[in-house]
Amino acid sequence: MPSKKAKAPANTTNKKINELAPDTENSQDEFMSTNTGVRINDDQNSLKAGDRGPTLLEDFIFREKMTHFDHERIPERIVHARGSAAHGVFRLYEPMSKYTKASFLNDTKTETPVFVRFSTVAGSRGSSDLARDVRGFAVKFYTQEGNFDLVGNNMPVFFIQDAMKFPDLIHAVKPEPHHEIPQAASAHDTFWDFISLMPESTHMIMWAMSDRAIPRSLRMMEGFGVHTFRFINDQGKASFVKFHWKPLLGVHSVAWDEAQKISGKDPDFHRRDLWEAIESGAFPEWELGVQIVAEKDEFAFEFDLLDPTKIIPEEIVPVQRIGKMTLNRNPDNFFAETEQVAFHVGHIVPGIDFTNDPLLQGRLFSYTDTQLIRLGGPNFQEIPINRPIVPVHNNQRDGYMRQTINQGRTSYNPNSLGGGCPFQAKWSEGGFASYTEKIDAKKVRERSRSFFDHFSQATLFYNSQSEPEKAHIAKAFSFELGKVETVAIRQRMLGILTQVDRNLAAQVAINLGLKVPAKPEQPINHSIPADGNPKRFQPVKIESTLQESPALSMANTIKGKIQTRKVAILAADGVEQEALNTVKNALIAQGAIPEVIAPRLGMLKGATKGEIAIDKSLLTVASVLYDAVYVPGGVNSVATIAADPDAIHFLNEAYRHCKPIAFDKEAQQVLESTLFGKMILKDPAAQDIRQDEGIVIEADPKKLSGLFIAAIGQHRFWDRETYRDIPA
Ligand code: HDE
Repeated sequence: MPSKKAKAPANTTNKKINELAPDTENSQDEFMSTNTGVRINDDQNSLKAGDRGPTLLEDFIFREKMTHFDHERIPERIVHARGSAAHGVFRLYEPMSKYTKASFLNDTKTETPVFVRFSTVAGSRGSSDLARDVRGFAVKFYTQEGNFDLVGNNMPVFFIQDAMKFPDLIHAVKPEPHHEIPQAASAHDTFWDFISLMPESTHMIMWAMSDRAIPRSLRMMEGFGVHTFRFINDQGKASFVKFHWKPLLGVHSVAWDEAQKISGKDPDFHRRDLWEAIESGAFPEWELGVQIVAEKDEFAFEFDLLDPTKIIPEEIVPVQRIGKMTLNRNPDNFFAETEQVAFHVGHIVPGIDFTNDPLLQGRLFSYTDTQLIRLGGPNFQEIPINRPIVPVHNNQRDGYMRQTINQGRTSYNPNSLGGGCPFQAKWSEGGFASYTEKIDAKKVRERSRSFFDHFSQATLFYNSQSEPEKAHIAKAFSFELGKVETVAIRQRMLGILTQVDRNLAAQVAINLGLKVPAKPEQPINHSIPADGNPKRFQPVKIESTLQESPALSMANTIKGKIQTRKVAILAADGVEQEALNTVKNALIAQGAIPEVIAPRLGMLKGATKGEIAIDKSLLTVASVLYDAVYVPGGVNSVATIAADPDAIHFLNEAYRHCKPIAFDKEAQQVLESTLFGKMILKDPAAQDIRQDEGIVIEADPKKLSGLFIAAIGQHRFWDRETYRDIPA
């Protein structure tokens, strides 16, 4: 029986109704009530005319409950519908006053609260986390000067240069309209039809076909603001700025075969990973990076700073790391926070401003517009997750679901009846003032000629990849185009790929059973110039002076950290528990998460004495959900594992996906039962290459732990793919 809390004060004289309202957020220890606060005495039965009679319309309790339920869903986001979010803080390293007056980028003492939502783009709200897709990386900073939203992606460029094309891009990638297939996938005709006709998407499509599109974890992705923004200092001096997020765990991905299997085994893989990491106290961290370009250098590059299909290579303008974001709290309620959060690229604070990037300019319209339909009206900023931490005063009034009870008779400015309140703030008082950019131009529906090189940075990206990454890109194109049914579209894409790299095009062509076109596809320009002269719009290919940008390859990311890596320990009754515990404890000491996996749940008998708790059974997990596998010794355990087809499949699959695998010397029988074991043991050179392949075989558990931990720190042994092709 709950304690009867009398929350409303007994003496209500002179209290305003909103001051009397008790806290309704915490439903523990309280009686159940209707939404008008009436206590409910039976929530099991509707009101009927007799216990076998019809339900009565007068049952206001039933009607209220059912009506609320019937209206529980709101429209999902048209893009980025599938998302997961967390709360955290941002702390600045060094004041950035030279460049910006934004207070949260000047004050190193204040922790700025943040709310971050990660997402996929194409799929519906219930789609799998592991789709090949761009990931949204949207950060809301609740600063002392209002909210600043950095609404970015995990790739630094975008498919299109002008917002006018966004609805077309999204229509092309979403499930095809006649049969709503395929869900959360770009591997279909309409997407590639559009892409093959839009050469400006070539750079972005290289990123989308790379392993960046299948991250190991949301905690192991970079983030990018994409557009060039402006910083403004308190003197009003402007610089250009690009924003980056650098994950402290490094940038890591899974294999494509693995991604597809995870989508079946655990479609919530990324959401669960983020949630569990935060719950366990392994808080995800990113450093905020900025690339700053002096205003005078606007035209100093081979590309246009306003073109969102271009990066500024880090080798040309280094990324300065200016602060750290830590995600340290999971949301209390998915709908109230993750679903209702409303990001907007136009939520900026004094000291930050826009540029004329035509994609950014269009976004400035779209985000508020979309919230109006999604959240049902103009008061969405009053939803708790969207409220700034500073007070809001203005003359906006009314509308659906208004929460604020404004007082007084004036809701206009200027006024004298309200004492002139609220006042406008000068720049020196923290008032936002737009950058006074000089614009002297003709009104045109055109694109700048400086936007017409679509291929040189696509080539730069490809040239900067390691060999395994290049191979994955070729496979990704082969997969996606292999699913395209219209041969002409495949052929056209090959034409585009020849513009990037002939070798890449040749590899994909073999898989598609097509020939590489002798002449590279010429970019098509779909614009009709106002003066009728299409020559003015002919695309140009610039030879990039930079041949490679090592920062673009995930092979050069941070290695050696094994925190939060999930390690499967395959064991059965009779396992050598001392060895198991030594390795398990060594992994835990490094922050990894070992789990004992056995053919069934319950307790395992140790080889000598004692019991070991089983974490998961082979029935409910798969190797694609783990980063590494260890097989301890113990004669009976080894015999059971060697004879269990699920366990052997587990190992073969882990090998196929290039994961570190460690065997106790006593577990040789298990190794021999695997496909790769048979091949390795036959190979005279195996002794030498085993280590390069991330296979550890060792009798001493302490030594094994050291070698295994070092191997897990490498993440994956992608080169293994070139040695042996193991089916799984
Ligand atoms: Fe978005 N985008 N976008 N976008 N976008 C939305 O806003 C849009 C673009 C991004 O977790 C929508 O609230 C247009 C680039 C993220 O809630 C919508 C254009 C980048 C999220 C919208 C772009 C993004 C969105 C849908 C081309 C990376 C999820 C729901 C001009 C820099 C935010 C919503 C969240 C969401 C429009 C292009 C990132 C419809 C018109 C480029 C991370 O307003």
